[in-house]
Amino acid sequence: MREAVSFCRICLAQCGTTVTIDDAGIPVAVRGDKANALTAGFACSKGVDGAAMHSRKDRILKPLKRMPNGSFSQISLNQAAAEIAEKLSALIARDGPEAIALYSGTASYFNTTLTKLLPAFTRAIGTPNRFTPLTIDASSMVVRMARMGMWGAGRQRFDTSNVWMMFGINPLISPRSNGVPPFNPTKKFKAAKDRGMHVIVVDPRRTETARYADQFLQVRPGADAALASAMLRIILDEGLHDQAFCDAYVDGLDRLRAAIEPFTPEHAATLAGIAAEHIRAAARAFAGPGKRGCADPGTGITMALFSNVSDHMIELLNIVCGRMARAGETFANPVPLAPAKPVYAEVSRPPRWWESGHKMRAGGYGMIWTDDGGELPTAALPDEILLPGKGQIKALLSVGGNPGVAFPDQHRTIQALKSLDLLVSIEPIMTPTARLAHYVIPPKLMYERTDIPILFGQGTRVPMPFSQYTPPVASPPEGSDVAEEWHFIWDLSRRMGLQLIVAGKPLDMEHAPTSDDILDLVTADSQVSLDEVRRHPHGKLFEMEQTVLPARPEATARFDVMPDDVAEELDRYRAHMLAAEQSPYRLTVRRMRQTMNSLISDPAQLDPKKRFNPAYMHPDDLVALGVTSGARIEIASDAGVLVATVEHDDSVRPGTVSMSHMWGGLPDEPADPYGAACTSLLVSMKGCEPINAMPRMTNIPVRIRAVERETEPAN
Ligand SMILES: Nc1nc2c(c(=O)[nH]1)N[C@H]1C(S)=C(S)[C@@H](COP(=O)(O)OP(=O)(O)OC[C@H]3O[C@@H](n4cnc5c(=O)[nH]c(N)nc54)[C@H](O)[C@@H]3O)O[C@H]1N2
Ligand SMILES: Nc1nc2c(c(=O)[nH]1)N[C@H]1C(S)=C(S)[C@@H](COP(=O)(O)OP(=O)(O)OC[C@H]3O[C@@H](n4cnc5c(=O)[nH]c(N)nc54)[C@H](O)[C@@H]3O)O[C@H]1N2
Ligand code: SF4
Ligand SMILES: [Mo]
Repeated sequence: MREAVSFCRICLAQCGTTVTIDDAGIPVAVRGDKANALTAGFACSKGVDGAAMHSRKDRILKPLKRMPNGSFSQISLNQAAAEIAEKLSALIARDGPEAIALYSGTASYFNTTLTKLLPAFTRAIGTPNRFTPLTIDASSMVVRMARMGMWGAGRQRFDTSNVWMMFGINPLISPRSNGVPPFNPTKKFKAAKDRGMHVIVVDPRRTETARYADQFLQVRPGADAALASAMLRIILDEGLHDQAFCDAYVDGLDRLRAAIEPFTPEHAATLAGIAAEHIRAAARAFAGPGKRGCADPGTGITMALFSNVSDHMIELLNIVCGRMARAGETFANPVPLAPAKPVYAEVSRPPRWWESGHKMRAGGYGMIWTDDGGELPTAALPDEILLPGKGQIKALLSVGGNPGVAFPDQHRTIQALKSLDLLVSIEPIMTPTARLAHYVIPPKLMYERTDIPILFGQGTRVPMPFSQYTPPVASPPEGSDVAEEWHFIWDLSRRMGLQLIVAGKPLDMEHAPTSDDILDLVTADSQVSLDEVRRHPHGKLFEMEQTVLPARPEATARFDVMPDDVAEELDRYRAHMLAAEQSPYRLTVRRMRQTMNSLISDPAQLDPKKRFNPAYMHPDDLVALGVTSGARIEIASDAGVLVATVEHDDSVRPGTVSMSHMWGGLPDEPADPYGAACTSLLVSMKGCEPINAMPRMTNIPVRIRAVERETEPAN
């Protein structure tokens, strides 16, 4: 047994860890690394369970090929790469580069070498078909920036703020990249409260985060844009906004005032099912002289019907109150492993990327953004696969994702995945997606890889100039033939005769570089050298203060706070809210502490009572349905139907059913023995957002009835 220092790569907090490794090189235990310069010993339960992933009994250790009779056969990595490269090349020759699509899922983000190779691969092929979970998660944030304009220096930071307002976000359970720092969120909240921060939480469920709230608004789902609009109205009417900031940087304040005119506090209160006085109190607590801090939307907003306009109205609270980092302030994180880049207190013009360039055949959707080859809306991918004709997608490479349970309208998704000529899943376990694949390529797992923390855009992941490097600290199980993922992509490219360009430089396509070569290449121009970072195994907080610079004279752009399309969406939103759909219940999203989307470190180690996603409902609703906790209920939407296990939970607003995503299997498989169910069955593409095809994934109108339990729960 030995101990090694590394960091966790399950979510973007990337907490420093100490890993106990057995004599065979297999990780057997993980704990937070007390000496880590940033995370100082913190690791959540998922991180602590992270060793188990490496030695799961059902971990795939050799590539699998689906045989004509549907069974899977083990083949070598070399053979798999040769066959896949040949099939991809043949499809490109026959149908053109658009026949190839890449979906890089959540697990592909926390692997820096891979994040650099994947866009190089699709660029070298010449296909625009790049998809990620961003567009089935939070792409309203991109749409909002691309319609409103972007502030060069970012928002005010959580750790220097005295007010924070959260709409449909639960950072105590679900670490995110903006707002509340992702590691040790409970400690961050306690410290903020001790400093006197006023916390406002807007959620249909009294969440773990709501325990820290000075004001908790238990809204009806879907009412957030009305609530934000009413708050804006109060703030502007009472002069609580930052007039100087608006004079300098904002266009269209009069159009904004006109658009929000109908949203009186009383009107919004009726729509949200709360008291108007509480909306006034929230507006006055959030805005006014001496206040610092932001309004932050989570998936409760970005997955809602009208997500784009809802997100926009919430961000306007930050804009009209001037909650942006200003000239002379310290910039949160200059990213030691990125090149030096000055940041300016200025607005850049709304780029509206989707209005020019490539359009999908299905639905005519454009690019969500264009850097590095850009990406297209994932929810439209199944239709793009199914639509015959020139440009049809014939092969999908899924890397670190699980489309079979992640994509909306599961029936449609499965139909599309089954229709492909080639589906490759780079995946360590036999997920529903892998079960449909022609080839399953098992990867090395996190502690078997060299890595640095993800190089997101400046300052977004953690609000400090922190970095770390980890070598591989563990070995894959003996006899395995698992892929270093970036290398697998390089090898496919080599066999296909493609030239990969990484960080602007052509990669050697004859002799394989090492992981360190790739990391050296992508950090070649960084402010702190990677060698310096390598000298600090516990990571280092670098002393590198960066000050926000004043706007440049040529920066004349201003925030466009109410473009015509946003005004039109706000009108449609209000009409929709007034029309009040006929549905007894609304299904809302939530996340669970022990899982990361569909990933559980090792389900075999979970208490059987926790091996499924309960449908949490208010006790009064259980009485109305005539059921008790543990009973089976059928939940039906316009898109589909599922059977779930109900659990009483008085933190849930009556009339809502709160349920986590990405459990369960494929629709034609036997029901999960523990009672897990896939909520994507209930997600319809009807009424999805016109720009980014974002479907309604929360606040879904559903009908519920009690059903007989067909089998006893497994234990
Ligand atoms: N433990 C854990 N952490 C995770 C993940 C995980 O699966 N597990 N997933 C990661 C990923 S991929 C993401 S995208 C992030 C997501 O991070 P969050 O966006 O914080 O996700 P949730 O924790 O589901 O919180 C969403 C909240 O929105 C509320 N809500 C639902 N509908 C509405 C509505 O109409 N209005 C309002 N105001 N609220 C609503 C729900 O009740 C819930 O409390 O979490 C990341 N972190
Ligand atoms: N109905 C509904 N649908 C949703 C959501 C919802 O709330 N409701 N949430 C949406 C959100 S926020 C997101 S982000 C998406 C997530 O969608 P995806 O990113 O497609 O799903 P994940 O479950 O995160 O997929 C991660 C996969 O990577 C595998 N994996 C783990 N480690 C590694 C590794 O080292 N290498 C590789 N190659 N694979 C690895 C895991 O086994 C898992 O199958 O789903 C979205 N879909
Ligand atoms: S919060 Fe948990 S899962 Fe995320 S990096 Fe830290 S230990 Fe890993
Ligand atoms: Mo997500």
